[in-house]
Amino acid sequence: MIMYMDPESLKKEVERRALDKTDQEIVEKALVEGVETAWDRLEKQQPQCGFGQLGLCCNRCVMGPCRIDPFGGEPKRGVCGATADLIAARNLLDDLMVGAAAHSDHGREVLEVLMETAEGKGQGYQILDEEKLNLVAGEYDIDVKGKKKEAIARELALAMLEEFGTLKNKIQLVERAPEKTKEMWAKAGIVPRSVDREIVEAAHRIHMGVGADYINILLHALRTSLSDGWGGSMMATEASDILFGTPVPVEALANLGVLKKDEVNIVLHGHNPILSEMIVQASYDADLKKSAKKKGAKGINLVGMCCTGNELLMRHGIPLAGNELDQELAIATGAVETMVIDYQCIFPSITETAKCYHTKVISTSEKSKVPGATHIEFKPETALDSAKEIIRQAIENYPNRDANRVKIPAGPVKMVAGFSEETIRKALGGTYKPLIDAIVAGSIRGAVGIVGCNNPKIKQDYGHIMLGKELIKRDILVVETGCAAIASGKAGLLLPEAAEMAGEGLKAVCKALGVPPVLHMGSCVDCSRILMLAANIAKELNVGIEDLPLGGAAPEWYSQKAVSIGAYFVASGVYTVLGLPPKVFGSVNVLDLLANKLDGVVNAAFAVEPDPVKAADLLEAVIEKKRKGLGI
Ligand code: BF8
Repeated sequence: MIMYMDPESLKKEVERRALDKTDQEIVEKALVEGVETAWDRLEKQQPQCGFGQLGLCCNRCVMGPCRIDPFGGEPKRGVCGATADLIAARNLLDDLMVGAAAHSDHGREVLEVLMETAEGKGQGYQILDEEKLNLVAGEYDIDVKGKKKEAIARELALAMLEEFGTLKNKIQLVERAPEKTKEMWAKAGIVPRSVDREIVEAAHRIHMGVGADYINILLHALRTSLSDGWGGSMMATEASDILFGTPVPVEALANLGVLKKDEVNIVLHGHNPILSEMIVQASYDADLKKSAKKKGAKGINLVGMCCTGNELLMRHGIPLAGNELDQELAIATGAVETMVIDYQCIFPSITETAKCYHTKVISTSEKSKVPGATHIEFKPETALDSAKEIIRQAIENYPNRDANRVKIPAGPVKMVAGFSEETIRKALGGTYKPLIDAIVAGSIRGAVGIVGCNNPKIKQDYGHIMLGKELIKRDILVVETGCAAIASGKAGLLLPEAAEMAGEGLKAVCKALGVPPVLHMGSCVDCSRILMLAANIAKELNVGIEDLPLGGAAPEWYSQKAVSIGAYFVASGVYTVLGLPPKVFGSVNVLDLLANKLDGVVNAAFAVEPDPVKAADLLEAVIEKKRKGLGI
C-alpha cells in the first residue's frame, strides 16, 4: 500500500517522529510505502484509555474489570473494595515484577550456559575472563586454588543459580553495596531475600484480598527491584563477562547506515547474548563466507539492534543499526535478509513488517515464539550449529532482495563504547581517586545515568539527546545503557570529540583521559555496572550511594523492565527523573509517596519531567544538594 501525503505534511510528520536524520530517511520511506510502524499504531490507539493511563483500571479478577472515578466521585472502590491508592500501587508492582522477572530470567539463562560450558556441554563456548571468574568466585567463598577454570565456573554457576531460590534469605551480590546503603535497606525492611522469592511474592501480594495497604505494596516493589538490580541483572552481567569477556573500549559505527548494499545483512535483535555470540563466531566460517559470495554477496554483515546489539557492540565492536524504534525501520530499508530475535522489546508484529519485504524473521527462544517467524531453537549443546544454520538461511534469502526497494542511509556515525566499571576504574589507575578529586574540585559536578527506551509518544531519541547535551554542558558526566546509549551513539555523543560540547571542567577531564563525556556502559542488565560504579565510589569515600551527587533519568522509557530499573536506582539512593509519567497519577497518595515521601526512606525519589532542560535543572539541583551534604 502506498500512502499519499503532500510533501510538506510528510516532512513535518517525519520530523515529528524521529530526531536522527538517517532514521528520518527511513521513517519517510515507511510512510511512503505504507509500511505500518509503532507510530501509526499509536495514532490508531487515540484516544488512549484515561483510566488506564492514570492507573485506575483494575483488571485483576472477574468481579471486574473495575475503574475508579479520578475526580473523587463514584465509583470510589472496585467491586472487591479496592481504592484508587491500592489499584494504582498494585498495577505498579505488577509492571515492576514483570520487568524484574524479565531481567532475572535472562540472568538465569546465562548462568545455565556458564554451567554447561563448565561441564563441557556448551558448543562453541569458552570461559574468557578468568580474572573475573576468580574474583566473583571469591565473593561466594569458593576456593579457587589449584582448580581448573571449568571446575571453578561450575561451582560458581551453581552458587549463583541457587540465588534465585536461596534459603539464606540474602543475595550474595547485595553485599557489594556500601555498608551505609545496606543499613538504609535493612531499616526500611527492603533487603532482597532471593531473586525468585521477591518476584513470586509480588505476584502473591497483588492477588485480590492479599495486600490492601498501598505503602506496604510499594515497599515490596522496592525490595523486588533490588533483587533485580543487585541480583538477577547483576548476575546476567557478571556471567556474560565471565563467558564472553569484560568489555574494554572499542570503536564501532552506529545508525541504519551500517547495513550494507552488497552484503548479506543479519540484524541481531533482543537481549541475551548467548546465541548471538555464537552467530558472531559462526560468521567467521570460511565456508559460509564462500556461500555468501556464491549468492552474489560480498560478505556477511552482522549488525545489532537494542540490547543484544549493545552486548555485541561492547565486546566485539559489532555495528549498531539502532534502538527500539529502529527495529521496523531496519526492515523498511529493504536490505535485511534476516532478523534474528531472542526476547524482550521485539514488536509482536515484527513478522508483519517483514512480510512487506523479503526479510525472514528467525526466532530462537522457546519463550518467545512469534507467529510467522521461522523457529530455530537455541540450545547450548548445539549453539554453534544453530548459529551456522541461521546464517545459511540468511544467505539463501539474499537473492530475494529487491534492489529497487532498497534504501540505506549514508554515513554511519563513529562511536566508542565498552566502558565497563572495571575499564573505567583501570583507566583511572585502579582507584576512583582521580574522578573523586575532579568531583571535589568541582570540575565535574556529579554524574547522571541516562537509561531506557524509545517510546513513540516522544520524538525518537529527542529526550535522551537533549538531556545528555544539557547535562554535559553543566559539567555533569553522563553514563548510559540500553536504547539511551544507542541514541547517543547515533548522535555522536559517544566520541571523545563530543567533549567540545561539555562545560569547561568536564571538557578538560575528558580531554586529559581521551574519553567521551557520555560513556556507553552496556545493555539494560548492565545498569548493574552503573550500580557498581556508584557503590565503589561511595566505598572509597566511606559514604552511602544515597550521599553521592548522582542522578538517574529515563527520558523515553516504555517497558516494565524500565520500571524495575527506575525503582532500584531510587531504592539505591539515586534521584530519578522520568520523561513519561508512570501509570499512578490517579492516586494522590501513591504519587506523593513516589515523589516525596520516599526521600525519607532511601534519600531519593522520582520526578516526572518531559522537558529535557527542566529535567536537567531538577537533576542539577539534587546534585548540588548532595554536594553540599558531603561538604564539597
Ligand atoms: O532492555 S532500553 S526498549 S531494548 S527495555 Fe528495551 Fe527499553 Fe531498549 Fe533493552 Ni531496556
